[in-house]
Amino acid sequence: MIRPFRKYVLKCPRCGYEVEPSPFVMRCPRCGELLDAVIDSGKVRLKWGELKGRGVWRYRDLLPELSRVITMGEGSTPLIKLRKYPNVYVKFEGANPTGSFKDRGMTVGVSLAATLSVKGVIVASTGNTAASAAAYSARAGLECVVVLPKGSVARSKLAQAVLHGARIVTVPGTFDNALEYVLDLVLGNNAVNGINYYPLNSINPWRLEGQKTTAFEIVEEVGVPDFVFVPVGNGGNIYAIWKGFRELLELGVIDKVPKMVGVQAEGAAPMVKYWRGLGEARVDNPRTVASAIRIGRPVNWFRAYRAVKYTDGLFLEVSDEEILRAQGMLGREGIGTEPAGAASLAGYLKALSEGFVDLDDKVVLIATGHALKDPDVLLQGNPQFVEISSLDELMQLISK
Ligand code: AN7
Repeated sequence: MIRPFRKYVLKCPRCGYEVEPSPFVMRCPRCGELLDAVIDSGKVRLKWGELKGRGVWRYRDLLPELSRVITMGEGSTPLIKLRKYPNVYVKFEGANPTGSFKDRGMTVGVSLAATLSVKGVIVASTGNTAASAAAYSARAGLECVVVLPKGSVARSKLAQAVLHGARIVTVPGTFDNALEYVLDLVLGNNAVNGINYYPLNSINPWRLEGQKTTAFEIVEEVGVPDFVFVPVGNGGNIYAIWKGFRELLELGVIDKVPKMVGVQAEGAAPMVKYWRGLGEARVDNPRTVASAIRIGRPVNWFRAYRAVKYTDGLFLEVSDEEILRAQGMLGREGIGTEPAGAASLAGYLKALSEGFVDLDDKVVLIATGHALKDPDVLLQGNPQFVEISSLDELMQLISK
């Protein structure tokens, strides 16, 4: 068997300590920071012009080498140019098998879990991670335990977890409490060995390897944009996408990296608070209509911070009203994304009005999840229906 992490070293971004890669080590044994999975570009054979296949595994040269791959064609999502803003592209991650970008990570994470002798996987989730972990575990024949904040997961995400046969556990409070349970249980003594359920939250660097492929697809399709806007909850995805761009830079495929912009909802904006020097990346009672990013203590805060800091980007916050307006605007362009996914457009519009970006800049907005994830939000505005009871009335309606 090929050693899955042959090309990698796990390196602490804070103290520089290096660790032999292992599925079970995620934090620096010396300082506790989350470790980076760093690829040794000398060991990469990748020929950028000659990639084969589609989706996440098209980039297998830059991924862990796993003996069993659990895949459902994730990745290769559409990049859609907006009518209203011709230099703006929407990366529609709702087109993934379970309807969110999480599938990119789960194909790698669950494939890894399938090579370990574990019974299953465990995740805390605001919903999408649960739906994705449940589906990929089912595909792999593994069990799946999802730990959810009681009463605040969007309906379709919960329904997906049910459909795919996950064991669903709810805890009082927010996602942050749910994640605390999982982290304490599984990582409490920094020894996941001996635990039967493999943790696939975004602390797991191997899952994030799958998510970095978003950057590869963008580069293949439109080159390097000036800005990439990413909705931020736990901060794993913005870090992963940045990591993808950086690897291509290191391999000489591209010659610059886009500015990364992290967008949060006003009531759940710990990264914005930290970015502005207003204290640690923590808010105690996160609130927003975008339940996917209702997160007050982002576990990847330092990773997300670096992505933005090292690219001269920005963290900004948008109101729930701005999020819903952006969701509606995308809807009228034919693009159906859940509220969290629309935060990137809301952030773009704010950055535009504040002069941080310009209409000429080439921009990619990550629309992280599908509109159908949260139908309740879509119907909240009491949409008006025209009631008719005869063909005549219908004729009248369309002949106006
Ligand atoms: C649609 O499912 O955290 O900043 O548990 O579902 O990487 O956390 C979801 C996150 C953005 C934020 N958009 O990504 C979960 C979960 C959507 C999401 C995010 C999420 P991160």
